[in-house]
Amino acid sequence: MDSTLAHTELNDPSKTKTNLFYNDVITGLKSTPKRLNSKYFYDANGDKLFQELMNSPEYYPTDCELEIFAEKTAEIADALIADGDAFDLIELGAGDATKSTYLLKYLLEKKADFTYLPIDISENVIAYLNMTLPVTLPGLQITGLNGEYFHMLTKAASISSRRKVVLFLGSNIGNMPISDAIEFCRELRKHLSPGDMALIGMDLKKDPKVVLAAYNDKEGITKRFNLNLLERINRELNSNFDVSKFEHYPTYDPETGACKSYLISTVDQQVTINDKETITFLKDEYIYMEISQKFTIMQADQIAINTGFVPVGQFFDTKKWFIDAIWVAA
Ligand code: AVJ
Repeated sequence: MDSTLAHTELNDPSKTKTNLFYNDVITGLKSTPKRLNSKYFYDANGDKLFQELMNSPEYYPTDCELEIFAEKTAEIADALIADGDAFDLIELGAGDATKSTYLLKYLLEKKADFTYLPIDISENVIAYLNMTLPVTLPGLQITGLNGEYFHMLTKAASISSRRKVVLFLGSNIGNMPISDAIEFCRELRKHLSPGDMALIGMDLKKDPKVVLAAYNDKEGITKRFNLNLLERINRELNSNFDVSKFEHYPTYDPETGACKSYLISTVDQQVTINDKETITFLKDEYIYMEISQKFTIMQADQIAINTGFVPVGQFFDTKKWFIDAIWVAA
């Protein structure tokens, strides 16, 4: 290969991103059983579909957590302010930051000394937050970081050495199997110092019918949200998925609290990825797309304790469907 070209690719972040996406897609689709990583749901289209989903009657987690942030703003903020020393408020997977905006507004009113560092895998999200938040929240110090959580957490630590408060809301932690979630919290703890804090949002176990309905909405937004990843692969990786030949299949197991979604091939078919890799699907073969783990309150505490944190606060919505827990790094 031409050395100039190789050099250019190394220095072009968009190229690198595409390669990571391609490698993950190929690895996942060549595995048995087939899988795709739900972190790739969030391109511009996926962001839009998730916004729609949050407004659907069945998808309750956002409403519950919004209620917590709207009703308990002062208690949450005061717990995070602690002794009042300056801090970095780092949000993992900030999304549209609607929930955190309650907190940010209150912190600004209280004249708390902090910088807001939203981290998101979606470039759209970060561009949007960097542009809009300083307008809606005058005086806010914000540095948006686009990338993977721990890469950006390391970057955040290199920018500043102030006390850290990490927000991980929306039950994003549920998008990992529990063992990975525990590993994730350990890794998070390693990036923090004693006294730093985490505010973790977790969706709780509840009536299985309520959970399943949230991932099987009547309008079919969740279905389109899942199929969008196949369309994204078509768009970005020169591929030819026929999305009309895949069905959305969500499941919820009340015993384990695992809510999983699959796309099922309705026919024998072949798909070509990047004009070169052929993936064969048998009729009824599935792609495992996403887990949205539901927790018990006890499990939430247990995860904190097992990963180097001390649980110090719990906030619930009135239905007790969702928890925002405050942990202090031990
Ligand atoms: C934004 C990751 C928390 O798992 O509930 C919504 C994503 N997937 N419906 C979730 C999602 C299907 C959502 N999280």
